[in-house]
Amino acid sequence: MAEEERQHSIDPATVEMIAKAKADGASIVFERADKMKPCPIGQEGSCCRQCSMGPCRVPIGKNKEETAEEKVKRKGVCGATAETIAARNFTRMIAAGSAAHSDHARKVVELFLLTAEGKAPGFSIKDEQKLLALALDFRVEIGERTNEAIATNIGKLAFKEFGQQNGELWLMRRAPLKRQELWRKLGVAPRGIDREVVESMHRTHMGVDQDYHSLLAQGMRTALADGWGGSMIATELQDVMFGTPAPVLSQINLGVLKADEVNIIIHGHEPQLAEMLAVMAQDPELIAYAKSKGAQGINLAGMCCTANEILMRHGLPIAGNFLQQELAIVTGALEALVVDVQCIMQGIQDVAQCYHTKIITTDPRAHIAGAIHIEFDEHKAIETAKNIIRMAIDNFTNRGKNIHIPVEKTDLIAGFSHETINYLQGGLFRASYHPLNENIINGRIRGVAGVVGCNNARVTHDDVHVRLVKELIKNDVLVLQTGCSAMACAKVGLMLPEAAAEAGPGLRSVCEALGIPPVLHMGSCVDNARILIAATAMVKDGGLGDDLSDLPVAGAAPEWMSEKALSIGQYFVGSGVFTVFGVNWPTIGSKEVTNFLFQDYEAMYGGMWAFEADPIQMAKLMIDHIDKKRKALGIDKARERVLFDMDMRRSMEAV
Ligand code: XCC
Ligand code: SF4
Repeated sequence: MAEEERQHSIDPATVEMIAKAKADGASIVFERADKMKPCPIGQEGSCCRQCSMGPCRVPIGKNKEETAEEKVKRKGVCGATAETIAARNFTRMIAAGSAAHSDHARKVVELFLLTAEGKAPGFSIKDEQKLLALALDFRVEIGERTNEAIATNIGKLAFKEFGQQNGELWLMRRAPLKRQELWRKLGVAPRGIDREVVESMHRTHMGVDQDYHSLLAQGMRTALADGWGGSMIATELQDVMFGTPAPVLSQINLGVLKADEVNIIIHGHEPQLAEMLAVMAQDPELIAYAKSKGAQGINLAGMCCTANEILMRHGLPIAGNFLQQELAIVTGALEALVVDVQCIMQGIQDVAQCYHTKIITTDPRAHIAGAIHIEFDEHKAIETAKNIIRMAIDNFTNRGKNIHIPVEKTDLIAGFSHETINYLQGGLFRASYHPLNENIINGRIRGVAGVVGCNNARVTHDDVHVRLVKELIKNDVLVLQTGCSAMACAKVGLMLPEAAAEAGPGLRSVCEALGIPPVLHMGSCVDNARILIAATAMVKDGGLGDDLSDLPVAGAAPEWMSEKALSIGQYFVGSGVFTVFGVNWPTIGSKEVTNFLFQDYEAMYGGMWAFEADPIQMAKLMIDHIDKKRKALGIDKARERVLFDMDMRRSMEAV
């Protein structure tokens, strides 16, 4: 198939905007991906750039069944083997991903402390219940103390998790006991978040750790410091400050932009500024100012994970996922694209040159050449937010004639935090995971899958997510989602209770009884920590084994692209979850390393990696794993019986 005929997206709004970009002469990611072939050597993890005697390339090449002799020849100048090179690259990617999530968390802790000390006007402790729960976890005294005093203690202890040199991460104790013991036994219990990232960088430096086993163990420790450290801290403290998500109805896709309002999109990952923008977009003075410029109002929407954050807590609409960021500008109706950190393509600045959109960077760690920089200062958040909104309003009158907003927008329900799932199953006083476990044991629900992660321009946008998730729910697998994957499925209506009609009979009956969709939106990528907590709650409720690896669950990132996704995958695997990635696999250049991750890991962690690009095959791998776990738990029979009885039971109910 000629490159131009390649299907870029299954989303009509995206397809329409790709065509508009082409007509307008704007260069976008889809077009660049067609032109730029990925480097085959780098893609398989066989390129080492760790020193200036290289870069050394040791591709496995076409001859995938190489002889021992050939294998010996595959070495870098320093003698590093293909195994070392692949494992080093893999570990470095994890370190970068873990660093990204954790540096996000660090900022959250900083704001949390400022808030507790009353030095961040506009921010407050919104969720007292969660604050107190965290106090118990961190063993902070509650007594008669004020929320602020308790929060200060928690903030300081959370900070300690970053700089701690020895011992173990405190939050690691939230995992099932058996899991903690396993981590200790394998020497992968994280000591301190920053220490693990730094040590990964050190050990992957030229001439340090040169055995893939120990390299990958450090990679695991660094990933666990993300899932049970950085990401978990970010999620928990954000909930305390901004509120723990509860079910909320909203809309998604480029159609949420409005022709007659000032459109502002906030894009990236950290919710601090976005929270303040959400509040300030309601400010009567600013709305009046917008009207004075001929607009009907101010329309704030999100993109990527910042979108998930403000969707979950404010019900603000989502304009799109990762691959749609440039396309929002292409509508010609976007006054400002405000960005914080991560997953922001530099391409947006170029695209903005063809339209009137202002690109506004706001984080001291993330500048873009040519963009306007308005730094977000926690001490003056209200002012910063107002300035940004005013700038967008002023830009409204600069809109050109070349405007087209796609009509597509879909309703969705989001906000399924661990607390919400718990509550939905029994109310405030009887909240528990018991009904979920019961339904898994009786077979109505076959298992649970976490489907998460990015979009990737190397595959058809949204297609792999949607096909995988549809296949899973059809087979009675309840799906938990975060990130851009959640957005892909929301766009096709899978996050509405009506979508239960697409689920298998068992899952459908449970969804209908609870009034929930078969696909639950749990938030942003740091919120994958919520999935760890939910899975742990399933173990603790009983009946499904005594470790996370006993659960009939599986994970996937079908269209992954970011290093963060790799860190997430690794901590899920290390937590005992079978995890499949699509698109490509970054250690293919070493068969030994790949086998280690795909096979040997199972005996070590109870969870292992897999790679499968085809969504239907991917679903099959996940379902097979779920069935294997059901069998081990002795609940495989129950499922068959229930399915067999379905018709009979329905006819009985009808009587
Ligand atoms: Fe980025 Fe989080 Fe990936 Fe989307 S899913 S492309 S990481 S925004 Ni996290
Ligand atoms: Fe080559 Fe070794 Fe240097 Fe890597 S560290 S670039 S393999 S010489």
